[in-house]
Amino acid sequence: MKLNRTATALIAGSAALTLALAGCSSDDNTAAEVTESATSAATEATSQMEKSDAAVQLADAYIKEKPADKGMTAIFGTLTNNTDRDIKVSSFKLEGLKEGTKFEQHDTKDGKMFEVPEGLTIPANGELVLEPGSTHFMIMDNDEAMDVGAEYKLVIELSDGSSITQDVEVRVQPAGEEDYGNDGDLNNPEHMGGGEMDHSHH
Ligand SMILES: [Cu+2]
Repeated sequence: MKLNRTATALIAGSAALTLALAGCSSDDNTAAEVTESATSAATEATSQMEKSDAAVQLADAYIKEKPADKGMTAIFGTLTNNTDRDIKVSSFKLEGLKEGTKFEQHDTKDGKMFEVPEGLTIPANGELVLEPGSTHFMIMDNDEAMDVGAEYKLVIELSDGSSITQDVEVRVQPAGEEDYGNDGDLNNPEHMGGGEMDHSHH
């Protein structure tokens, strides 16, 4: 683990505390417990700093729930770019899904979804909003149920070489966005591999 100065100071301080406690206790277990909590406090401090330093942050992310017999669903949320240069999404995946599950970056135009193979752009000092009827992360060729409340680890690789790993929850589509089924249709037969939509690269 790479520790920064603050985290190291935290550990040093906690170590002193451990020594002090150990000094007035004959119980070795007490000292061990304190050491353990000092380590986790340092870990927490480190991860908090990493978060605020991140070039890109993901907020309000969720996966739309799906039954096993529906082959596809999507991930929505807002990606914020904290840098002054455009960053592209190189790839994304949900861990723990069946082999063969496809992960594609999609946009929507005139009610039809299409893949953006070069990756979606998170504009410099701006946002990429993944939402129904617009850009989204598509999950395809999957026959597993994704039930409301379940959590999956989402890993997003970015063009600047960094990555985001975040637990994302499965939800029902929020009210008012139920019409996602009518345009940018998840049940769209063209999206299933047939029709005029170009999914031939699959
Ligand atoms: Cu799509």
